[in-house]
Amino acid sequence: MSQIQNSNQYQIQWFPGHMAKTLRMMEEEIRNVDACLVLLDARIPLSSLNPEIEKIAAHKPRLYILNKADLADPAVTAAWVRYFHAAEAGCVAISAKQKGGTAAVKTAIDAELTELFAKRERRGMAGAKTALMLCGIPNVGKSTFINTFAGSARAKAADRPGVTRGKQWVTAGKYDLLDMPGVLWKKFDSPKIASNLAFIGSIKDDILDGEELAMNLLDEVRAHYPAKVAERYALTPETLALPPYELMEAIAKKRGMLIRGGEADTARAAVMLLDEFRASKWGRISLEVPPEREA
Ligand SMILES: Nc1nc2c(ncn2[C@@H]2O[C@H](COP(=O)(O)OP(=O)(O)OP(=O)(O)O)[C@@H](O)[C@H]2O)c(=O)[nH]1
Ligand SMILES: [Mg+2]
Repeated sequence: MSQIQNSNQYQIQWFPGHMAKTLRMMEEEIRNVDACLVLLDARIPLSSLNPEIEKIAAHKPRLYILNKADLADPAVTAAWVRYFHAAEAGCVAISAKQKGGTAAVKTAIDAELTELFAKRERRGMAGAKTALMLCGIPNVGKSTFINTFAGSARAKAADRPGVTRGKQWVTAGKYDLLDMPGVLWKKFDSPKIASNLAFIGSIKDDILDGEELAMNLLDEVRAHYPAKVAERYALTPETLALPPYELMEAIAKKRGMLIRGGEADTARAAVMLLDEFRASKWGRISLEVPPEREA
């Protein structure tokens, strides 16, 4: 047998070539904007914080937007906002699909840019437009945010990662918004970050093992929100306590998802579980809580 092996053959390719291109494009465009709106997923604020974006935006004012707050546990989201504020970072939690968040974001952006506005005032350029770059991982809601902010569907948005393929400027009142494709980074610090990103749908599902993903998601969520999982799938305490794969089999059977011979169709159940979690059918769930601050 050959000793030669391609060490990369089992590595998940979540960093395709177009993402490297996006990072280069962001490095170019950062010079043309006044600030960055860094969109994070409210269910996993730290796992969705891209260190490459942090590097590129390091010298710009930026506002962290915890998006999809409607899907996250409200108490945990409030704790995250406090966490960012304690680090003196501008942060608001919103749902980009709803109009209500726009005003909060405008106020917070203007707070980040008071220096710039004062400078413009002194130079008699108070009417100049403010250019903002939308940054974030795939599927976090950048294009949706722009559409709500602008009040009309200007940027293409859809329920899968990798929808936006190139940059796009959208004008909304005194703001110019730059939509960007979503981008991940090459090497995650922990497998936890990778699975969190996969759970929420920021890594393309077709490169992942759906059954393993759904099983791990079930295991993770039942540890923190057992009642929500039990309620959604009408599980007894005994069933809820089964090992993860058996739990998935039990749920498949309950839903009548069977293959020939009466066995559980776990492949179908996995798709259903991920879909239902992502559509918040399990309820409002956060997958990450703020780290303890050092005393
Ligand atoms: N529940 C909920 N769904 C949202 C929210 N914001 C966006 N979405 C949904 O998330 C999906 C992705 O939204 P997009 O705006 O396309 O995300 P994007 O960041 O532009 O994605 P890429 O262009 O692929 O990087 C869509 O199905 C949106 O409807 C939100 O605040 N709450
Ligand atoms: Mg987009």
